Amino acid sequence: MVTPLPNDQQAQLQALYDAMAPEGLTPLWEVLSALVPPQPNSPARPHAWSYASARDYLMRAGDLISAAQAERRVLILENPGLAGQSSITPSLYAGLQLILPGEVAPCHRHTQCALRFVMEGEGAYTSVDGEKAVMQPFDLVLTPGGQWHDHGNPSAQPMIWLDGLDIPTVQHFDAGFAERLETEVHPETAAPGSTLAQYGRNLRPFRGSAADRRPAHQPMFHYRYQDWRASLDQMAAGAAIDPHLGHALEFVNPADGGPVMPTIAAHVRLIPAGFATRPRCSTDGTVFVVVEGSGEAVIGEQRVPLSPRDIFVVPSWHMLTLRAETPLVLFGYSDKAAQQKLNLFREECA
Ligand code: GTQ
Repeated sequence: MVTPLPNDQQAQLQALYDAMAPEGLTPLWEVLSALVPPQPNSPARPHAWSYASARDYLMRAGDLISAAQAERRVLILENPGLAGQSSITPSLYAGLQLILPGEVAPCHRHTQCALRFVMEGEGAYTSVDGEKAVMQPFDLVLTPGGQWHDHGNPSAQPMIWLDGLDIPTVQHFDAGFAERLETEVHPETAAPGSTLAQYGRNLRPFRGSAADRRPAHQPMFHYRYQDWRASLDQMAAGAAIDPHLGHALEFVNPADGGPVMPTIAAHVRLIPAGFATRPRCSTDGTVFVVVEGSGEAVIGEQRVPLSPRDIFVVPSWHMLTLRAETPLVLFGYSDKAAQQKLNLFREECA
């Protein structure tokens, strides 16, 4: 409440609150400015995770529990401002998942949308509705809500990727369902790479079984590093740089030209050596992975040194500036897809 009240009035009000509380009634005027803030005031904090350190703990977990036992062997990246909530922003989840050689993470499906961004290893796969996406470092793989997925690692090296999910959003709506397939692994439904070949090049199956196999609204699930990295380089060679973003490209769902999934948008950007972006803030708290290069992120008041594979989070409405010492390539994901549908998204550039 804004205006202080006389003591006797305060005491009488408190007696009123105490009387009504057991009946599930509380006064709005005590909380109005927190409920309807003049601008976002995120409980999430800017934070960075060292990949080397997180990897070390993950490998130790790998010695103690199998992927099959854990169902998913993942260390959650929990925002220090959201302790106990398994969230990196109020709407998003992030985790680092490890699959050791020979392991399988059993097949399941759920309402939540997931993306994987490969941090290390090659040759392991995520199978989506029975089609394997064989993963290379910095590939983006989707498992959209409702699609069966299992992971496996037939390679000789550990495979680690970042999981980005809309778990807190689905939790917020109380709309989560999940089920396990009876078998550990989904039967193969198509050769690896089929969907990429049919939908990933501005094409789609004319008709027939290939067109029916993938959901029409969400067919694509593999966006390869080799493709997006080449596109960024070409863009940097030709296009004028965006002063607030650097050279930035968004991943799209070819079915509708929108963000990759209904709740989550993902993008990559390249900041040339010596360049510093102008400050920008937006309502979509964003999780970033440093793909290559070094430099610094300034998030509000906080300075974060950047080196390859480190992960950092920029909460809603925090000014972000990025400085590149060497060419800096970042991957990012946020809830912008959901916010735009709800007419909530805003950005401000300085
Ligand atoms: O791989 O399906 O990090 O269901 C959290 C929940 C990964 C997965 C996570 C999941 C998964």
